Amino acid sequence: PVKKPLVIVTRKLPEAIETRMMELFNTKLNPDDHPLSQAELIEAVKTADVLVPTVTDRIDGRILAHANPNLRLIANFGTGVDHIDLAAARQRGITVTNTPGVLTEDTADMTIALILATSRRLAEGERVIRTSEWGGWSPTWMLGRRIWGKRLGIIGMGRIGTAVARRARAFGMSIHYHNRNRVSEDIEHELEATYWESLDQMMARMDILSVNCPHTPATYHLLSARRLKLLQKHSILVNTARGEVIDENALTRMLVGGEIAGAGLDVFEHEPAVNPKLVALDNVVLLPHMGSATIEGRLDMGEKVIINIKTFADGHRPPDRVLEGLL
Ligand code: 8YV
Repeated sequence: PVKKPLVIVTRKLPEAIETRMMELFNTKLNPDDHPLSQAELIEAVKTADVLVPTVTDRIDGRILAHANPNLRLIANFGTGVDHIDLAAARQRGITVTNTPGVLTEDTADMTIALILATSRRLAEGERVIRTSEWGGWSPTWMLGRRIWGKRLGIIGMGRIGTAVARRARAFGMSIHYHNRNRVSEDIEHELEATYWESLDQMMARMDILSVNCPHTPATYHLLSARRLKLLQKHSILVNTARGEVIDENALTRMLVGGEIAGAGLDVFEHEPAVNPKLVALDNVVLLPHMGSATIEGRLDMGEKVIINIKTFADGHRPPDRVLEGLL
């Protein structure tokens, strides 16, 4: 264990967090918040004892090949770790931690916001006013779909999926889910949730689908072109997880062809690029990866990162281990 490790933070974090990090560790910040280039990332792993990356840093095997032997901890600022090559980290005995729990409620809120925005055409309505095209009220104009009484299918019933289900119940939706494992009987009972072992069967029967699983090799394009075809014409799909879980080109084709009613997307396959064909559609709501973007959430995430580094530097196992390396 290194008492005052050299901690390199790849992006600008809330000031209070940066100040605490400067007090506790030998910290190198990124004050102008530019996304690190490949060369800068390589330089960082060459010198750091601890690296604090975010979702915008692709830490693959090529980058880690340059890591100095002192790099013992990657303390990710965020929950998803799909931008980090865990196999390569494991080979080098590097511990990887994340920030689970503190962004659950915010991301669940955003999921519900997207379900409502897409079903009730919020963004479209707003655009009508902003472009001064509103000709006045009419009984048959701007009709969305009610969410009350509808079937919500949640793909990935972890912390966030469960938090989405709790909210959705209050909106009068019935809860269905697909997950690697069934959740506990208590939770199923509380949510009156129906478990679908077959994702195909669930997809064919839902009104609204929400993606809440992590992106792993097993979930890459889980919503493939074939599976998306199972969705009903009136259904809507929302994604606050990772773009890679959905075959975005196939989804775009279906939206263009009117094969599903709409989509609400906070994440994309090739961020920050967004398919221009999606942008051209009125029945999609597009957000720039804002699911956990709250002032409070970012502070909580920062606190988690600090605790993980501090515990590790003190020679103990950090609480939020995704990958356990050598101490
Ligand atoms: C963050 C996220 O904005 O935690 C995650 O997995 O997607 C977001 O909450 C971002 O990833 C931080 O690195």
